[in-house]
Amino acid sequence: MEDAYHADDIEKKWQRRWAEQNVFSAENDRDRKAYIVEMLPYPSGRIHMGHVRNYSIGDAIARFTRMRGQNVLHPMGWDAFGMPAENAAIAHHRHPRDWTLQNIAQMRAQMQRLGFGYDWEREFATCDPEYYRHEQEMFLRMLEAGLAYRKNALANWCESCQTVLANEQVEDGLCWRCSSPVSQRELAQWFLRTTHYAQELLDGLDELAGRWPDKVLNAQRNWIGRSIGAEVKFKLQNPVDGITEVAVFTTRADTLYGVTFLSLAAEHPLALRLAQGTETAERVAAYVHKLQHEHKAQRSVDDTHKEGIFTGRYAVHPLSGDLIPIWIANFVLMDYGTGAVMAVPAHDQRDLDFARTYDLPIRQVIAPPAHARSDEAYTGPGIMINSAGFDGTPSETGKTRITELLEMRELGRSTVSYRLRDWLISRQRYWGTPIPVIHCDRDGVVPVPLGDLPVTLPLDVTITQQGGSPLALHPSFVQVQCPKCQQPARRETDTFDTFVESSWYLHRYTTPHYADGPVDPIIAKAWLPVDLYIGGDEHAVMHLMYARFWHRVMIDLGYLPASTPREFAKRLLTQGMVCHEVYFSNDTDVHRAKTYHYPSETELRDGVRVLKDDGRPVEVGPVIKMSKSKNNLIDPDELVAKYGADTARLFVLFAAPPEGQVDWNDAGVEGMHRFLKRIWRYVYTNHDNLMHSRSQEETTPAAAALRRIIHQTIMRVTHDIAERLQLNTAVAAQMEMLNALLAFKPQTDADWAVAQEGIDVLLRLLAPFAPHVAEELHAVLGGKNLIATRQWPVADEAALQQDHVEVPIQINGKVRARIRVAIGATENEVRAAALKEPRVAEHLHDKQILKALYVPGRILTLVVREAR
Ligand code: ANZ
Repeated sequence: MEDAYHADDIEKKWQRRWAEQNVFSAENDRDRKAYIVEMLPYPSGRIHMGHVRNYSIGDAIARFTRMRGQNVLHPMGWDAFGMPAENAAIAHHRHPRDWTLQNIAQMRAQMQRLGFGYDWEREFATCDPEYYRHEQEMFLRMLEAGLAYRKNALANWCESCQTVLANEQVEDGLCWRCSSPVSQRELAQWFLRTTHYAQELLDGLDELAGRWPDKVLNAQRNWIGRSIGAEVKFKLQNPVDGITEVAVFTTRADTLYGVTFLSLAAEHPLALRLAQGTETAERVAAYVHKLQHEHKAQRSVDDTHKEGIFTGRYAVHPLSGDLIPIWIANFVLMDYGTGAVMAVPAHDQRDLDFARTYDLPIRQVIAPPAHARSDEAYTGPGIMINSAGFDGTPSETGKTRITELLEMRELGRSTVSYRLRDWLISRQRYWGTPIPVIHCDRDGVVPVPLGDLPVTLPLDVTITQQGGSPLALHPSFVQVQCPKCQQPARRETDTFDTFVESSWYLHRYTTPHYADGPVDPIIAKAWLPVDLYIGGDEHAVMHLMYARFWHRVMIDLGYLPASTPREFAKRLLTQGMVCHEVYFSNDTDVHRAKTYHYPSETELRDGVRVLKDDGRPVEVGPVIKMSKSKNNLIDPDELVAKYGADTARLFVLFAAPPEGQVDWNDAGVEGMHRFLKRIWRYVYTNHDNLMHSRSQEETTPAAAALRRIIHQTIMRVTHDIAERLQLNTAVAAQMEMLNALLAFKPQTDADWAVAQEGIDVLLRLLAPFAPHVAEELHAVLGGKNLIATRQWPVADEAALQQDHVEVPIQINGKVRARIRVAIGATENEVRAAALKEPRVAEHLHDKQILKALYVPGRILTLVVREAR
């Protein structure tokens, strides 16, 4: 019998047994279904502690749910396309595919070593044509339905590399490869019409309230950015090219009388035309050109310097008839509202800055409160002034009334604007899903016929340092026949944004081998929505918004039955970061200020953190997110090698509530390891006594008290996992229960039976958290089946009943003592017991009891006075 705990000896054995017995394979049986899934990883090569945490949370909940008798789907896959594979190809001369597949193999092995219970039958990598072919099909159907379209959009362009860059390849406005400035260039690119669902995506958030974290819901609300306002038409003083008016979007129709100029975005169709024929035409053209080439991100930042140029033309104020100069301004964005703004310097700070720079008039139309600062725009509500017939109207009412007046005169209408943009899905990269269209000189953009799918990404490409997609240089990929006219044509060489693959993988897991479409609609509907989705909150907007969009599209295009719920995930848990102290030396080398050391290169000597090698002390920095750049990483493999998977899992689960931050500390890891060793020792020390079953009748009070703790713990742990998703307190409850078990000294057979019940319950409660130890000890105690497939314990109501209660004794309004009495005790019995209690007797000495009142089980009140 092995009485010392060595994780290595047992973990692989149980991992094998689980696999042999298909414990984690989900059957397509909609009854009692529970779909629990963690965000799929990018196969970077090695898992990090953030992964360990994410998957430990998911696995604990999945195992728990399975033991509660539910049919659990808990899958894992790989988000396998993306830029790093191409970079690795350049750096190490490896094919992106080989690099990716090797990484997947390594990471899968690491996950298996941690004992995560996935249904590996359902695993897939998104770079597999059997996966992305369905994505190509859905895209073509979206194209047909008008949900996908092509238009010119700005892309990052590096003049010196002559290539388009992805946003990730632009570092501080410079090309990542050659460090020359990146400009913006117009290119025809593909978009998905996310804006079609803007209102629905917003409304759906209300349904998710309380089930998705508020910060995610708020981030999505802001991203959709709905504004109610008005579109106001300003007639041009002199029409240009047949255009007679310019429309602006405003949320402040009440400030219409305060407009002193209009501002257009540089990309506005009127921007260049207006200036034509004026004396400033050339300067305006040069300025517009300059703005268009600035990096977009730089222009939208609020604190950029406000600048612009006068077009030389005027518009007519729709109500006052005044002439209003038309400017072009760098802070007006073409892709919001109408790309034109009515400027009200008195009540908008950006307009005020602009007006001050160019000495434009400022006209107050809302009376500011007395305490308002005079050097800033007053942006709050108030009473309208200088507004003709509207003077004296409160601004909120004014918004409606001015809009109504404009509507009557056909000079405006109330409208809603969204910040949400259509999703730009074209990427000028190699390692992604080919966009399945063909460009023909005669027929234009021609979709690849469905029967020709998949458009397989060719693997025989040469990836060079020169930039540009290698697909463009691949003759047999590019040169095709037009499906319509059979003439020579060119295949699209852009690939999808990798967020496309991650928008529907959750659907694919439900029927991963289905060949006739992305999902088998009936089975997919039975599994959906996801019951619990777990991942990092860095995905609060993009991924989670795209997945919500794609889910709706799948329903609306008939890939899922129309009755499928429109939100794909009922509950979302966003886990916090894993952090560690930073260790560094101040370098003498002038080029690098600091050298960061891995925690494993250091140790504590007499309370001082030193380098293991030469004993040199290191500086200790703050506790921050584990990251490669600061070397403050703990390698999961090292952790598992030293303590085992169970300790690693328990530590990340116990150290903080799932959404909180885990601060790494070695003592915490040791503590978890000790907890497991104590359970282990308890089982081996008491093995013989725990093995023999006995009756539980006639339990001693101590045994009854232990039973109460056992069943209270079942309640606590169950509630903590199922309702609160607080796995840390669930572990804490188990630790307390172990203490009670260790403190209990069985005297009789019946006592041992309670201890036996205790350890059996504890191992089942532990099974989702430290599954290997739980299996091993369960087997050691004669368990025949796997603990992973046993039933979750249910609290016994009878055991929870307390047979004694503690009753405070109050004398003349002050509690003087507490006594234990039987629950059904009568007032006389309680009084008699109270009088025997020394601290009560002391206060009754020489006193006479005037009144006694017993509230059964709650309190005994005595009113006394000096005896005469
Ligand atoms: C006049 C006005 C007066 C405005 C005032 C504000 C305050 P939200 O709330 O974010 O929707 N705006 C409209 N389109 C714009 C664009 N393409 N680029 C930059 N700014 C734009 O913001 C709506 C307000 O942002 C609009 O209301 C408009 O300025 C400006 F005292 O119109 B407002």
